[in-house]
Amino acid sequence: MAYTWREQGSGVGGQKDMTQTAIEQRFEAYGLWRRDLAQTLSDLRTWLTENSLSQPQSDAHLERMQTALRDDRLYLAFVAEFSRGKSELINAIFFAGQGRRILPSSAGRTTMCPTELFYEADKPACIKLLPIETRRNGATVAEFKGFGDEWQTIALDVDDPEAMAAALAHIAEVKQVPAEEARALGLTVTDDIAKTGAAVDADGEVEIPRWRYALINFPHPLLADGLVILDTPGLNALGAEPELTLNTLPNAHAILFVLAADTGVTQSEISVWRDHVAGSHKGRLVVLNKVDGLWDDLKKTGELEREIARQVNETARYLDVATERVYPVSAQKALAAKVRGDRDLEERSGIGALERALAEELLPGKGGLVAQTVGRDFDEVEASVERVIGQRLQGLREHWGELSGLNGKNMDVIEHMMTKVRADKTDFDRSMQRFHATRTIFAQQSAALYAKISLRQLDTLIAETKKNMQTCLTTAGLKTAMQTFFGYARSRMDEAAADSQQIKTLMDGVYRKFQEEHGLANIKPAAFSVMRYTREIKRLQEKHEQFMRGLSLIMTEQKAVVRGFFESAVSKVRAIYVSANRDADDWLRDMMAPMESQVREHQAQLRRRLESIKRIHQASDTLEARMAELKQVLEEISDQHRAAHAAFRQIRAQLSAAP
Ligand SMILES: Nc1nc2c(ncn2[C@@H]2O[C@H](COP(=O)(O)OP(=O)(O)OP(=O)(O)O)[C@@H](O)[C@H]2O)c(=O)[nH]1
Ligand SMILES: [Mg+2]
Repeated sequence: MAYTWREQGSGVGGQKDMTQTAIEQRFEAYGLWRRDLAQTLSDLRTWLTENSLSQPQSDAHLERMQTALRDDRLYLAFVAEFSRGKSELINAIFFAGQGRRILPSSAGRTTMCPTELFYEADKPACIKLLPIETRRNGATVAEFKGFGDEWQTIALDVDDPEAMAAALAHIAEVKQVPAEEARALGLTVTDDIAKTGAAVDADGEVEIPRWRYALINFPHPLLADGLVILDTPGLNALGAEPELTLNTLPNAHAILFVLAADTGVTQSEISVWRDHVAGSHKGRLVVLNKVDGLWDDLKKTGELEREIARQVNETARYLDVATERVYPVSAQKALAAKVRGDRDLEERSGIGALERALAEELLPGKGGLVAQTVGRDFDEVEASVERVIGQRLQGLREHWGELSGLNGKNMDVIEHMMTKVRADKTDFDRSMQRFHATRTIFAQQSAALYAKISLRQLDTLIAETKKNMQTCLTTAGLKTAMQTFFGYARSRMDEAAADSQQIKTLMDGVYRKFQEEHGLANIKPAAFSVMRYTREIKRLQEKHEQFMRGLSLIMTEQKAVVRGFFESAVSKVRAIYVSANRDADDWLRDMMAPMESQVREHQAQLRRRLESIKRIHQASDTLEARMAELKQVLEEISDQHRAAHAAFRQIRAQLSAAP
């Protein structure tokens, strides 16, 4: 079912097969690259297992690479004041092939809740809606994503446009509730019509969105390749769902900030741009929509172009961006043109330039980034395979040397050699005992590290902080509670960094000793970096302080809003701790696993050598037979070595061919 939409709806959108948009072309190439690479990795994994070269560590890295490639997502968010045409623009850029509007778009407020469009092929097409009441208990949308039963699910019949439009119309639903209830949900309620927020009517009721969030699983090639589109409701919902400003937007790979030619740039748009969208990030584009409004008024040649250029310049000046980053378009005409197959109108709508810019912004950086992450894992795989093969070859060659030396020698020499190998083995066994002692220390130090980033302790602190915030009476009190929380989160991370340094020093010593005494490879394990976590926590804290400064509500409302905001930051910090724990698992494994596999390999070799000499000594094997056998094994492993190199070269080439 996934891709059938391209063929269906003959006529409408049919021409898209020949004229893919710039985004579609780029994305297709990107998806193909990821799938090909994942396949090569899967082949390598099978081959390593078949050739007894697979190590638990390298296998874990390979698996992680495959997951990273498969689950790679690209977030594209649309942000604007209400009614600027976000939903229409999404329809025009991505869903014109459907031959009709997919997302509801109409005058006035339409999209009432943030809406995420994506596609997971293993799940049926559907729309899932999270009721607004879920805001009451303080859990975030991200947390609710883990609880299926809170969401209302409506199946989508992608072959029936009418039914689909009806299902998607839910995004626009509202309901009337008493002002009190809206406040309890942490929504801004106001009597002042000039302010943003839900306005109280004569009966003391306010209109609020019926849903808090919508997830749409929709079969579409771009979405299937990992694109996630986020449509947002008009601006003030940004304040209402703190997660959006705090997590979703900063993490989006690209944001389209939409303004409309008929409304110009308003004060609130400038501040949202500054506070939530601008910044040093790449991938921020400004769209000046609805330029078709000017088409009829300005017919004289040159006049229209001048007026559009004037508005583009003005917009760029207000937002403090380069004029090239402002794209004048008509979403409405673009959609109509694509549906009808009217190339002239499509050209005139300006959508092509925007689509090309989007493709340029979105993808190039992304492919490189994924290749980099995956490449780092691959370094480990390569090193690990190289080590195992190297060690096997070295052992075999040494043994070959030993046996060649025995040619024509008498029993005494053979006996002497056996004594020597036995002594080697005893030596190594002694080192092993020391190694086991080190492992105990390693385990203790690891436990200390885990204690620093303990989720249970963090949860206790979270519960305490929440309690403090509920009972404290002043804004200053709230601020202190937050500072304490962020302070804790950051200092524990720093302590974890110190612990990890100790572990590294310990293991560096172990690796060095084994190298000196037994000739094992000297591995230099990487350091455990907590910098990205502390930086992220710091960013949250700053965002937070900025938010506090911007507040101008009465105390009772403020408390609800601040609590909502804080709880969202708290869950983000918790998520950072979860990934820190996961990264610590990986790091500790990478620290210990290569040592363990080397030691195991070395022990096996010593045993084989001893066995082999013993047999010759007992005359149960001839020297020639033994050497012939050894030679064959040597050749097999050399073949493996060459094959591994060929596979590595191929993967390296694929990595550097990232689109
Ligand atoms: N003339 C003209 N009208 C447009 C254009 N794009 C959108 N509109 C109209 O503007 C209105 C609002 O469009 P939407 O797509 O609902 O805007 P939105 O930004 O999603 O608004 P919310 O969902 O309320 O936040 C609708 O009536 C659209 O038909 C355009 O390019 N030209
Ligand atoms: Mg909308």
